[in-house]
This record gives sequence, structure tokens and C-alpha cells, in this order.
Amino acid sequence: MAQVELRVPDIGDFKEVEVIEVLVKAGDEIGVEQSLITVESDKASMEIPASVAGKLLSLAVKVGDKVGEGSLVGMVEAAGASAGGKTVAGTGDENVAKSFEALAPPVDALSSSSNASPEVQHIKTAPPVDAPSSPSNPSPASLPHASPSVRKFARELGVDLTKVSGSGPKGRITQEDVQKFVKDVMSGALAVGAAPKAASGGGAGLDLLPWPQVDFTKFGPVDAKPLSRIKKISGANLHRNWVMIPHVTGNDEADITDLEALRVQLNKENEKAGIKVTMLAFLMKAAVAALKKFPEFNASLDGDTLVLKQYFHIGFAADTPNGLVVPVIRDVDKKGVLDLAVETSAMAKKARDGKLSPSEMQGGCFSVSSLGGIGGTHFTPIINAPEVAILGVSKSSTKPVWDGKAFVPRMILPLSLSYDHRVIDGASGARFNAYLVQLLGDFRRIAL
Ligand code: CAO
Repeated sequence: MAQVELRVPDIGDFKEVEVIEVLVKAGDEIGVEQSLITVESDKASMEIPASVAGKLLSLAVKVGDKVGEGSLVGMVEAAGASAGGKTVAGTGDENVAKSFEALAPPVDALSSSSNASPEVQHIKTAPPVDAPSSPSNPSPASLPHASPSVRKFARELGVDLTKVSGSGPKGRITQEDVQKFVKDVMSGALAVGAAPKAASGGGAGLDLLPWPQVDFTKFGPVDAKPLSRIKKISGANLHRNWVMIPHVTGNDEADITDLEALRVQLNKENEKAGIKVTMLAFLMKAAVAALKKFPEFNASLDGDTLVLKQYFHIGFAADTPNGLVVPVIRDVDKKGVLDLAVETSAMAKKARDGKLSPSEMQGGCFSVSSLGGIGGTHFTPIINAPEVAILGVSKSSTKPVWDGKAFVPRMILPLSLSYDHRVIDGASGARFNAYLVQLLGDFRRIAL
């Protein structure tokens, strides 16, 4: 059995955050991904889960302590890890390795400290649950003030936290507040749907039927496979975004016959350099030109205020074995198509290898979701909050197009732009699409 240090991983932009809850105690048997502590900045709270399973020997933090990346959380006697001073990477321990792979750890998560005893392995805890790096994030102002474990508790009970009054510091909602809320509803002291914080006027809640409970084994053999960590995080984000953002998707088609010829030519010229240009790099450049022309697309809603961004960081959806992630390419306006091709393919590989750091998934202004390499004609991409629009791209195909005299074969690329109708009117959505069609039809227009 080896002793393992659990340390705080990269938690994005937060340097010093306060420990507001300690969820385990020395002597506990802990599992991989079990939350150890909850930390809170002035903007968000998040849980720091364990990256290894075992017996918690000691805790190095208490409520009120300030921690940052690398802070020691506790020592664990790792179940299954071999002793003898080997690093985790060298132990061949399947569980440990698997947890890192599933949690998209940075390579340096395995680094060991020089002044520690050799049998002590140094492992940063897994990336935080609900960290600001998840594929998309709510505006902090829109979240009820509660820790992730309380939010999870409330979700399990089907409690809408916006209806619960918080009795904790700064009005934070505690587990006891949620329990009290449920008791009050059950005893009839509080009507279901009542809003103690602010009168909702009724009709605001989703009065849905409970999820169907089905014993599938009654109908045939089944296997149960837990969702991956990425799927759980991205699923929760997608669900919130789908429910909270009034989406409209506008479809259009771009004639990319000339652009495709340029792409093929560029690939020939750059074959020796090992650079492969796909449509994605052109789409990112075109998206930036359209964002410049229609600034309300390069924005986020903060309450009643539209925050217009002066920078152009574009995310792209990447399909990985563990689920969907959205790496962000910075300053796309300052980069050329070839640079973007290199960077997106490196980031896509990093995503597939589970090695993206939280900061590499933060700060996006607009996202591109390209299913073009796979197929399809059009689809409805879900907006990656707090962004206000996303461009979905399907597979191009050669179609007969009437040129006024005859049908001619042209390569047509289907575009599906989803936008937040609170921010963007239908006419603006159609104009954005039409402008993209113009740019992709004649890429020289990018220079105008
Ligand atoms: N039409 C036709 N062919 C296309 C195309 C398009 N729109 N886009 C890409 N292709 C081709 C590429 O040129 C490449 O062809 P060759 O193999 O012949 O060179 C092939 O499809 C594979 O491309 P790719 O998918 O590897 O590369 P990419 O740059 O187009 O995409 C990435 C990279 C990371 C976006 C992609 O791999 C991926 O993960 N896509 C899925 C995104 C996703 O899941 N979106 C849904 C999210 S929910 O909204």
C-alpha cells in the first residue's frame, strides 16, 4: 500500500479559494471521484474530488482555509497502488491510470515532489466538479448560492433551489435549508411552486411528470454502464442550456466549390510539412469575420446587460471516447488558416487523449460544432452558455445548382446556426448565416 498525496488540481483562474465544506474525515474509505472538499470563490463554488480510491489517512484542510492549485488536501493509503517509491505512471495500477484518463488530467498531474519520501506518490486530485472549465457555464449570478453537493442533493430531491431561502453565510443555501424546504412542502406549510424569495407570478416552474422508472430486465437482458465523468458534466450543461435558452436554429447552405479547391491545393502544398487543412479552420476564420460584423453574436448575457467581447476566442466541439468537450482556440482573428489547422488538430488530439486542462476549455466567445467528417444534412446544435450562438456544420456534398442557364455541379456545405433569441432576432440570425454563406462562397471577402 502506498501513501498518496491528494492535491488541488488546476482550478482555472481561481488562485486562492476558501474551503467552505469538508465532505470526508480521516479514516474514511474514499472512492475515485468522491468529493473531498467544496471550495468557493466570489464567483463560483466547486467540489474537489479524489483521483484515487483508498483509506483517507489525514486531512490537511479545514473549513475557512484558503487553497489554490497544488495545495495539499489530504493523504490517502491508495487501494491497489504498489509501494516502493514508483510514480503512479510507473505502477501500472489500472484504477489510478483509468481515473486520470477519464478525468482529462494534465500530464503534470503525475509529477512528484523532490523532497518527499520515495514511497509517497504525489497526485493532484481530479479536476473539480462544476469547475468553470466545464463545456459551458452558467453566469454565476444566475446560480443559486449553494455548493455543488447541496445542488446535487436538491437535484436528487427535485427541489428548485431558486425557491429555497439560504440561511448560511452570505445567504448560502445549506443542506438543512433544502431539507426544511422539502419538509415544509410535505407538511403543506409551503405550496409547491411557491417562491419565498420573490413572487414568481405562477407558471414559471416546469410541472413535469417524474422520470419513468422501468425495470428493463423484464423485457430482455441489459448491461448497466455508468456515464463517464465528461458525459455527466457536459450532460448537465447541455440540459441547462437547452432548457434555459430559447434556441432558434436557422439553416443555410454555402457553395464551397472554390474554397474546397483551395483547401485541396493547400493540403498538396503543405503535405511535406505534415499540415492537414480541414474545413474547420476556414469556418473559424469566417465565424470571426461574421462576429466582427454582427457584434451581438460575440456577447454574453449578464442579467439585463449584454457583455460585448472585444476578443475572438472560438471553441470547437470535439468528439472523444469519453464524451463531448469544447477546446477553445484563442485570438482566432490574429491567426492564419494554416496555424488554425495545426492548432485545432493538436487540440483535438489532446481532447481525445483526455489531456485538455480546464483553462483550455474556458473563455470561448462562439462555438463551431462540425459533424461534417461524419455525415448528416442539418442539425440543431445546443448553445454553449454563456455564449449566445453556435454554428453547426454538416457534410458537404455535390449538388446540381441552377446557374440561370443550366444545372451545374457545385459543392454545397450545410450550415445550422443556433442562437439565443433573447439576444438575437431572427432577422439578425438570417443575416449572420447569409454573410457566412457569402464568405465561404468567396473567401477573398474575408480580407474586405
Ligand atoms: N464535409 C465533408 N467532409 C468533411 C467536412 C465537411 N463539412 N468536414 C470535414 N470533412 C472531412 C475532412 O476533410 C476529413 O477528410 P479526409 O479524411 O479525407 O482528409 C474527414 O472529414 C475527417 O475530418 P475530421 O473530423 O478528422 O477533422 P475536422 O477538422 O473536420 O474535425 C473535429 C475535427 C475535432 C471537430 C472532429 O473530429 C469532431 O470531433 N467532430 C465531432 C464534433 C461533434 O461531436 N459535434 C457535435 C456536438 S453537439 O452539438
